[in-house]
Amino acid sequence: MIQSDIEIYIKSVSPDAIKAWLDTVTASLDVQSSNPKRQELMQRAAQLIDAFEPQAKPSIFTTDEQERSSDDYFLKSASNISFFFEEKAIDKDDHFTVPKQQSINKIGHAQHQLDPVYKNIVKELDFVSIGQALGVVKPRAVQSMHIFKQPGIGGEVGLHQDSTFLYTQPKSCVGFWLALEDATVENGCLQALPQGHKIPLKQRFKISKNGDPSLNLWTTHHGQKSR
Ligand SMILES: O=C(O)CCC(=O)C(=O)O
Repeated sequence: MIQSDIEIYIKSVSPDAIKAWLDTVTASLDVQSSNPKRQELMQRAAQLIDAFEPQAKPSIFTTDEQERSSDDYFLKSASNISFFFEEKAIDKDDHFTVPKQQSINKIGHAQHQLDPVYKNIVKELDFVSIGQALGVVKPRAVQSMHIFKQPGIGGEVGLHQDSTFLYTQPKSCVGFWLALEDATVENGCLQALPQGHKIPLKQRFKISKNGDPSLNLWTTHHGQKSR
């Protein structure tokens, strides 16, 4: 079983390539995802955003974990299709600064279970087989995100380990990152530390003990050591 925190940038895939990459750097693989499928996902996202009616107090996705944590909407998004705004898309009076289609930071976190378009494409990409080739005993998709890189206002996603948010013991979280458009350092591609999947987990996101719907970041002893 792998005990890693791996972000996989998908280009194409072969099981041998997977194993080689796991031993060396954060994996970069090729999965055959055709242009029509990428278009289908982008069109579906646009449809979902069109149909979405923002709540009175819109939920923002920010790299400020404390702010993200105190949001009930964020917590409930684990089991539905939720829409998170860019911080700069909403002004201090809760008015939009950009059109709705350009205001979204991400859609998450259960469209792979609830939306037929996402569900079919995730099934066709066969992440279960890729997971098995990676050594995951019982691969299952626990979360999906459609992340936007909005021009001009897109917020930075800070350096993090996905197991901070999707924690199992031992660690088993594998993140697949599929570029729907050409991704570069300029427009917001994924960046990863070589060998980053071998670094022990530094922080955990936990529900507060007092029962209120908030999450807090806890520093593990590995995180403390490095300070
Ligand atoms: O593309 C991004 O914004 C980063 C995705 C990521 O690493 C994450 O959300 O865990």
